[in-house]
Amino acid sequence: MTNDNTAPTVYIGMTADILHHGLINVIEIGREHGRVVIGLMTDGAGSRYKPLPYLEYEHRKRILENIVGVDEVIPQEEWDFVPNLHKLRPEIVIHGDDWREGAQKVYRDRVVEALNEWGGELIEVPYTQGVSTPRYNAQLRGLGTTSEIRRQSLRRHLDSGELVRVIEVHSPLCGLLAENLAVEREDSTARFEAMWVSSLTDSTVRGKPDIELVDTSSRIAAIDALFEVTTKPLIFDGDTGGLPEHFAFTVRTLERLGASAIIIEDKTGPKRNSLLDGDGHHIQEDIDLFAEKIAIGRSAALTDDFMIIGRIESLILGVGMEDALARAHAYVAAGANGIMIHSRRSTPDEIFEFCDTFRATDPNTTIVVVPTQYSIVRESELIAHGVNIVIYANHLLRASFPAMRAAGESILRNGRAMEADEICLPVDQLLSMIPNTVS
Ligand code: SPV
Ligand code: MG
Repeated sequence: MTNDNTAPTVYIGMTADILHHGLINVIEIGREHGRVVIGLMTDGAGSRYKPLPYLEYEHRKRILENIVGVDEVIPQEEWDFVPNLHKLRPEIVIHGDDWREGAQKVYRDRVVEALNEWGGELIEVPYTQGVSTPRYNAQLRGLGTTSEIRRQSLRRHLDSGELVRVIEVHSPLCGLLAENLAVEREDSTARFEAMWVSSLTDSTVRGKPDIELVDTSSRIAAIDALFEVTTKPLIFDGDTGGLPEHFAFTVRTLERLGASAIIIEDKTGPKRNSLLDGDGHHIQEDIDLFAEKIAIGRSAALTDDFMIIGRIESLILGVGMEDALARAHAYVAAGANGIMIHSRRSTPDEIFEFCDTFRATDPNTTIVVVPTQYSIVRESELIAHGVNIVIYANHLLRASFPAMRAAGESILRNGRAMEADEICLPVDQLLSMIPNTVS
């Protein structure tokens, strides 16, 4: 550490979730050149590229501040270094040389361009042998997570300001898929940030109708197995929440397990799935009674991390936009941390109208949508209308059924299994998907 204010400023950007000797090398080289300022990636900065860091920003900051050679730690709010470089105008930037090729090259080019504005220098350190951050990250995930870290992680994703993508999981195997699936896009890596435990798919896999017949206790019991093999946050479909007294217990149990949120819908009586055709199936709960249920759930929760989200059925029931908005405000006033607005239309127009009107007076409350019927909608449009969470509520189950049926039909048609092999996952791949499989 140097107290010399005339020393050149050396800027080093990092996430520092796993502090390995490669990072210490970079810091050591930095201190030889001047005053080391670390630009520490916030949760939001990396969210388009990497899974959420294991440790929160404040914890990573504290660790770095206690490392010899680090003079200052400031937040880097974007993956792009340039905004911080313009603020600091450092004489030197140090980075590993691994960003000369691949997706990160554009960011390197931008750093070089910025440094040229004031004659700064980029020093690139050869990537440290034996260090692989992706491998460390995989090992870290292999260690699992704690209830507390998992529970908090939905809030952390929301705080990052990016749209949170959620996928339905109806088994631990689906959970593994949700955990590991990633698709490289031109300017980012797309992942599912969280899991949805749906009443529709929980019922359907058991061959039962979605009418709160599969009781909450058995659905919650299944979460334990899901949590054994995953680390991502969970949003639980709590149907109507049941009796307010029961709802309080459900909240406590889910929170203790490490779930991050429950969504309850403002229906009463025998609940039917919202996507079911035909009128007269659904009865909406009285607005005050439902608000009261939310308040009871909120006061049962022990932490602010655990979110209670009120789901509004007014558009499904055709009782109008005004009713939907009045309910949204009443549920928020009762303590809901978020609202889910649902629609059965094939276009997103009424969802957009709701979001725009709601956002005009409430810029902060989390908005959740479930675009099953209006699947035409793009995530970019949802973001533009102020949506925070999008739930793809049943797609893994719906996708699996045609594949299972085709495999069964193929065996029956051919009197053997060879033709079905083509559409089946090879057994070795099936085995290697499971962590800790011994070969
Ligand atoms: C579910 O997935 O069970 C839901 C969403 O509640 S919906 O099926 O659209 O009602
Ligand atoms: Mg449901």
